[in-house]
Amino acid sequence: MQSATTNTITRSQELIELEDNYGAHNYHPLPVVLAKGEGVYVWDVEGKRYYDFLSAYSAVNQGHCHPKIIGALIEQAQKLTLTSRAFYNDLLGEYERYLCEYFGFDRVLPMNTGAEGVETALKLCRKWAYEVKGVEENKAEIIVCNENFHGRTISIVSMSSDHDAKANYGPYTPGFINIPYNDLGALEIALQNKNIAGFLIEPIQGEAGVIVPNDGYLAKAAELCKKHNVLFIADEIQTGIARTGKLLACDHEGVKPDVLILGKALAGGVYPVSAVLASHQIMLTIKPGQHGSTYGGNPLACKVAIAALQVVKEEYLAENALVLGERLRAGLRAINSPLITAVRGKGLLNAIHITPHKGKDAWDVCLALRDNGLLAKPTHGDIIRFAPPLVMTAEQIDDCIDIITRTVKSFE
Ligand code: IF1
Repeated sequence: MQSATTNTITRSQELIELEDNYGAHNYHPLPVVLAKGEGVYVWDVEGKRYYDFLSAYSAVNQGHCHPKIIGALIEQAQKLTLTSRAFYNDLLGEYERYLCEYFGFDRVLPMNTGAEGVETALKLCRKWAYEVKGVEENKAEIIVCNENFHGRTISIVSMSSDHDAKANYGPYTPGFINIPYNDLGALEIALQNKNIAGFLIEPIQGEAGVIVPNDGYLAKAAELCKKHNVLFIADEIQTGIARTGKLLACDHEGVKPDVLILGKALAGGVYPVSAVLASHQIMLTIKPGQHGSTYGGNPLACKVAIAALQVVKEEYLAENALVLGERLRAGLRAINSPLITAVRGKGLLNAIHITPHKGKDAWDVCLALRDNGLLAKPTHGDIIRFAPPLVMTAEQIDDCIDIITRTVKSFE
């Protein structure tokens, strides 16, 4: 971006060029360079303020730099940050009990990134299949859905149906069966296979474009898994922690997964923390030395995650997301523009489908939204995800609806 007067490049441009010259090109970010975050707002290096309508892909549900979470980080960072699991520490046991009581599970295995949480769940599922269900060794299969997104490791992209996520990363990990999402018939057929160990699912498919399954799909799928002695594994890394208007997206249908995977907002965007929760029987199939992580369960992560979860309850973030999500979708539907061909979501996990108009597409709309003070990014080319922090107020939602309306109308 050239500054009009001096014709020198802006600080933003300098920083974009630095990344371009020294970094891997594994992303194509929207051209905006952020330097500050507070609550629902972020500021770029030139000091311009934006609404953050992505929340770092639902990792900043509690709002940027939430004072309670930052306070916990600072306090613990000055005491003890990492011991490794070679020794005990004074926070892990408290955190494990807090997390198990918070979500209603017997046990938790602490990890760091979402992908590590998913990999941990896959290992648990296979181990349970061989040592409890009695599946023949090396024959376990896990059912996954087309258009899934569970992370970027080689085993996880082996499950993917997305060419960009998967191409030229072979040879792929075997043991996965892909079925269509939101299709109970396909699931029932796949479950006839005696080697099925688990069914891994996103309660709402985020990356695929906020695909919300039919009412009752999750409950019926969980019932079918139970009937066939197959683990129902919920990846709530993006949909969990109040994002969809309930603590977990599974809660909308009263489904209790056999294995629950959490990440992202588990630590409020302050620190990488993920977790896998399960019953005694499932979790204790992993014995000492059979799984682990240098940073998994570190004291700093425990302290930050407890604070992040306390904020969710103290500030009624799920209830807020439920009410404001309805308000947002109503406002998006009222735009009534030829560019917007779908509005969908649950709580504050939403998306609009943009049909290209006069040569302009979702990317152009996101650039214009940026110019009008709201940050969002397209997924799969034509879908714009709208997922603001859950600390939004009704007035701020109305302000954002106004920004989105004016911006979309400017393309008509
Ligand atoms: C990227 C997507 C979202 C996730 C679910 C596991 C993970 C993710 C349901 C892995 C991570 C992130 C990863 C980031 C962009 C973002 C994303 F576009 F990639 F797919 F949100 F939709 N399960 N999603 O959404 O967690 O290892 O990243 O901590 O890789 O581009 P992670």
